[in-house]
Amino acid sequence: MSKKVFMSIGAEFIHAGHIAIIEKAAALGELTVGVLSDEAMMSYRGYPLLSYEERCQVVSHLKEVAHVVKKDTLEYDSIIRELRPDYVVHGDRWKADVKEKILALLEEYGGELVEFPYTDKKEFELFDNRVAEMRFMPEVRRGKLRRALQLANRPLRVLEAHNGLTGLIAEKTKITKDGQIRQFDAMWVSSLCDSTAKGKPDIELVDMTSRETTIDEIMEVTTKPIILDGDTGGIPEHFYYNVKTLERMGVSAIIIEDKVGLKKNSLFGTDVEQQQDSIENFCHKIRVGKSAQTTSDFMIIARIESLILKQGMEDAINRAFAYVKAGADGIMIHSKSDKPDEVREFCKIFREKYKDIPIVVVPTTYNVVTESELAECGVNVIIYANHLIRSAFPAMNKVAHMILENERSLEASENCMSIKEILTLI
Ligand code: SPV
Ligand code: MG
Repeated sequence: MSKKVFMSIGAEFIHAGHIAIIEKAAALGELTVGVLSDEAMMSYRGYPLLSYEERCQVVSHLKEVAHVVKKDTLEYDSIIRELRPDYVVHGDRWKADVKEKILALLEEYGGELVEFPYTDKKEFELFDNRVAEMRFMPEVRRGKLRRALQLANRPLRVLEAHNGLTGLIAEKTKITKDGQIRQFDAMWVSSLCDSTAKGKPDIELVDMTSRETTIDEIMEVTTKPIILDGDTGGIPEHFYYNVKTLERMGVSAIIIEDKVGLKKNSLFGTDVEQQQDSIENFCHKIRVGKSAQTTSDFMIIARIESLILKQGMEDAINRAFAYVKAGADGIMIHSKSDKPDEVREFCKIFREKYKDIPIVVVPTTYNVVTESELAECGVNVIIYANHLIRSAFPAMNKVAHMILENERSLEASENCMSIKEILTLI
């Protein structure tokens, strides 16, 4: 009986280097290839350019491949236990502690790990770089939010970014927990943080041209989808053109809030005068925005301020239903309560009518709530809306004070990264 051989592959693109290793694997026996699911791809390399089904189709047509199975995680545990392959084939470049785990699993029944050297050919490297470059292109990035919403079996985590550097933090920060890589799924270009970074108040004073410059700066160095905090969206006639520009740039979604007049930050609540738009006018704005779109990728998400402005749950729900009817691709329910109760109640009522319309939340004040609790409420997107700028400002302020205090920078230096680190950071 021929030996059972297993190897895993992302199969976003298959070049001669992959074929070489597949051929070697097949020479050992009957080859089963585990194709990484979209979710697994997302967790380590970012959104796959081709879907799982498309990648599977390619692999299953290779004559060396006897079976194709779905590999849902980067871990090998379940697949090795189920399949009990005689050989697991892997390239000789390893991530984290995977190799030790595979060896331990194989030892349980006498399976063997076969390592083949990676092909270090210049042309494959150039090819990989070209693929990586594609992730920066607007048409590739734009649809990633919608795709991620369809793929993810958990709420998407979104981190605030207000320039290239914070964009890089949102792009690159990763931890490994419970054997899974955890990272942010998208970026939020907050009006509060974009304004604060420019030393301006959050009152729609930083105009759209300037906001687009911030977005462009972030886009130049990142590949993850961008959700723009579009404030009120302005007058519908302007909103129409702004949707076109943002969509062309590769922004994935804009969230507009149902307020009019001089917009102030929602977290002021009713401490300052703020006026909510009429349902009719706001629905008109949504319709105008939707009519400007040319692709099905872009999303317009309607943000409801009823709970912020103490207008009650019924008003919030009525608005949500009306905005969805007007064409909103998602609903953001905002709250400045210190508990998640009102958001939970909103989600419960909304989900009775709409099972699939994405719900977005910004748990800044009710930050006791966990991601899994929000998942249970039916939330799809969790925005950490201001945490990078709020953590950076006190650190910078402290150092400025220390320099004044000591009339030199020696004492402040221990609060700073080293010159070597800053020079090699980028
Ligand atoms: C922002 O980040 O600018 C927001 C969210 O609009 S909030 O500050 O909570 O209003
Ligand atoms: Mg804002």
